[in-house]
Amino acid sequence: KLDQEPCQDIIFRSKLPDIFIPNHLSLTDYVFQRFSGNGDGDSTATCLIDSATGRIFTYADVQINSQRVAVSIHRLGIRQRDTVMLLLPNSPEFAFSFLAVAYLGAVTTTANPLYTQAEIARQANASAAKMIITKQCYVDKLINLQNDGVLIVCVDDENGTVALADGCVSFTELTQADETELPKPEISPDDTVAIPYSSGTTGLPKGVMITHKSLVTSIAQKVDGENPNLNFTGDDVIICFLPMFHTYAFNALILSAMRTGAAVLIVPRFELNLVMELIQRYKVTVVPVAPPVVLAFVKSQETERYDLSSVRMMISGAATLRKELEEAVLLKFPNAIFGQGYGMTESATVAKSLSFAKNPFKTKSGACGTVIRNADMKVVDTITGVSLPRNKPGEICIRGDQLMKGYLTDPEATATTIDKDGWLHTGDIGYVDDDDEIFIVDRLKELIKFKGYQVAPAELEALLISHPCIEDAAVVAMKDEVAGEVPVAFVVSSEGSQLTEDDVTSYICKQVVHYKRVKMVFFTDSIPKAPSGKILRKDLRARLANGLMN
Ligand code: 4UV
Repeated sequence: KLDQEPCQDIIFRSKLPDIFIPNHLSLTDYVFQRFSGNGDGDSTATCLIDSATGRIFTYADVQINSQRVAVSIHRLGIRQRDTVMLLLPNSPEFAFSFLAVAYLGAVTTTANPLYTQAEIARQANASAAKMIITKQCYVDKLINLQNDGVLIVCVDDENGTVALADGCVSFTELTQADETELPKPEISPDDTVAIPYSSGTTGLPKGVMITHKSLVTSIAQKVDGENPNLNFTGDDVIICFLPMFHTYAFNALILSAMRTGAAVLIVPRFELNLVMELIQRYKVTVVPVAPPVVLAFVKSQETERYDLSSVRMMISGAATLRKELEEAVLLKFPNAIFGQGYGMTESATVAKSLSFAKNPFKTKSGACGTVIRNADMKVVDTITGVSLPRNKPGEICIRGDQLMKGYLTDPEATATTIDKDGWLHTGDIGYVDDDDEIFIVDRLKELIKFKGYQVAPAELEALLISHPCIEDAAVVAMKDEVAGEVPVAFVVSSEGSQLTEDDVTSYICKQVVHYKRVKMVFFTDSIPKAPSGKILRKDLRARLANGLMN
């Protein structure tokens, strides 16, 4: 469908009609709405399965555990609008903690538990985290924060309790409280509920303020209505090995599943054979993936050893997927429909394949979906800003209640990302075809995606120029078959220095999580820059493409 606005913007909309979205509700009231009043929710149905231990939690268990944790962390001093950091691998405790914090009207900031001490400290300090919920094995990285008064809570290890580190609180104890003592704060739809970090279109990682309204809207856009865009049902078993600290897993899988009554099988990390064994054992019906996982399935010689016939839906997102891979993976999943989701931390889900709708539409491989319902999309010329018709590539812009409120303490970055008319500029280049399907063809923004994980060039550049022998540096993406993209650095070393590639890579390696490591270093005389001082990344990418690195 195509609507013409008075200002002549060409606006693309979903083929599904708009629906009523109860985004006046708090996140927990919305997600568990089926269990209130005359709701039809079955609280004995399975909600979460922990693949690591075999534990099963019903919907009642999940609500009660989350409420008990809420009561306990309130007792420990967490109040409305306070921030709690989750530094956990995929686990039921991640979900309990996130929901507990939401019940209190407090805010969760999610981080990768594999982050280095410096990466964690930066985010914990920037988001003013008062408490960190983690595992014993990560506590060493938190000593300085603990000394500064941040309370550390530790989840027991899979194989039983280990002695708690000094001053830490046991998560198991948090689940012993009386849930009837749950405080009932007044939560406004515009209150922040989560602060994941993202570098957006430029610069360093920033706190993305996701409100109750944004999350409720985003979940509803996918799973609500008579013909949901993403038809999860109470019969589904959705496997979740994608990292729960990322918006794709937490919004589009876990919370969306909980709204519908589906079960989520939580897997701490992706291991191909283990995942196939779990699909077979639990008769998994929905497999959400990122492109490298698709590649792993396609390349595996062992897929035939497993019964994968229960899978009815495979969803790929977080990075570009090659069309051939999409077609090849379907040969291994005989009963599955395949489609993509396209999203961004700041704008939640932007597009979803309509092949996943309850009454599905026929879709094309290679498309990353159709814009979600209750939202506007336009494609603009990157130079003139004029909106473009179908089949013309330009920057994708999205508008709707699902967008973030803004970047934490960064009104400038917020204003350059969401314009005065409410359009969020994604930094992705794509077009909409004659059937409303979106194809992403390039990226305008600096962001590098290593297996779908964010790598912010500005973060690595700041580290590089802090090296005494580096005068200037720029980091760009290089194409990679397995990871999609890898970060590589152009480096200007200071005069007379004997700096080697090894020196540079090992200097970075110690300071960042594994996927941000610089994979190659090219020494050069100067970094190409615009008169404004902005690095001309396009020139560097062209140099890579032409093999002219130095
Ligand atoms: O901020 P972020 O790390 O966020 C994501 C979010 C992904 C998804 C996927 C399906 C969903 O339903 C959902 O809710 C969220 O990755 O990175 C955002 C950037 O990743 C690229 C694109 O450059 C975004 O601006 N990206 C994400 N999905 C796709 C993609 C895709 N399907 N195809 C190509 N690029």
